[in-house]
Amino acid sequence: MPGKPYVVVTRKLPDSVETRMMELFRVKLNLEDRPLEQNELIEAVKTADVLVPTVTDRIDNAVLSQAGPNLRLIASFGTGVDHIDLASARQRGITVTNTPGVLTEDTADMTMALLLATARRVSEGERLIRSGEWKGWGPMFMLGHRIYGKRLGIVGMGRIGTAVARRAKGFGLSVHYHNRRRVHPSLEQQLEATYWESLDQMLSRMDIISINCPHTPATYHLLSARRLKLMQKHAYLVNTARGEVVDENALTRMLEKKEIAGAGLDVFEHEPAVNPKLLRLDNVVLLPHMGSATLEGRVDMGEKVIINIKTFADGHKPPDRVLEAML
Ligand code: 8YV
Repeated sequence: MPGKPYVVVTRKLPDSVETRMMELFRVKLNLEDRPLEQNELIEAVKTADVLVPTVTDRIDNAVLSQAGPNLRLIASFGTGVDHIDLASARQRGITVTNTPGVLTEDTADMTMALLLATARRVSEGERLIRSGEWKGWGPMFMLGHRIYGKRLGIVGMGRIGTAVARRAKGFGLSVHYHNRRRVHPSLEQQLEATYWESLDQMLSRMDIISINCPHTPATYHLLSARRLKLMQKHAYLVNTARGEVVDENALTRMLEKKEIAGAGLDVFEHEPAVNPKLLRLDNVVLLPHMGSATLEGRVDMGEKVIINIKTFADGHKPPDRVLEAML
């Protein structure tokens, strides 16, 4: 890539990240900070050398088929890459990078926050106070369920799943997991984690399920209506990964009928739309995709994006290349 690459950034990023980008590259920023429409994305890929999209940009084949000859790199601001058609990018010789690692701890924190908020009815309690309806303490008032000593089943033991497991151990939960591959025995030992080859069996035995796998064609509706029904009536589900991994309608029906105890959801199948039936339920805690939303995390993500672009522009392989085989 001769000279400074022309980089189109689709959303507002932290000031320090934008400033550094402007020092290093020719940059077009999105000053309005709203998701781009498809025609704007097409305009961007026609002109850019490098595109920096986020999870709110659908970089599908319809967009990529319009890419100009200069577009060589999509340096995504985020870890999940399910908003990008990787096969179409590869076919056009466009490299795709992401920002793994730097949002692991923040997302694991939010998983624990949701788990605790759901089992201990944190949001419900706050809603009660704010409504002015709180009549005072009572022995049987606002009883949630104990976390300590319960069994947590983690679906997807990658970076975030492992970080959740570490925290869970500190809370006195026993850690169980299902993953495509069993993790290294030394990690299993460290986490005192039990591997379940069968997801179905794990689901039927756990008190809490945490979804921590990426959304790929293989994990779409991994928690299908049939699988959700395997969960125990007293169990909770926490999802800080992607809404598409869980059949949201089936989950909503089960929550309505109290076939599971509750759910903590940071992600939804059709964001920013949320199934309106979920809004009426007290046994769910709902967050607007905030899992990695810390200022420190966003700055770290921006730095990763910059390193990926700089390395690529200097003619080397960027460190965070996404290969379809990794998903
Ligand atoms: C980010 C995420 O906020 O990185 C991811 O995969 O889901 C989020 O935590 C978002 O993707 C930024 O593009």
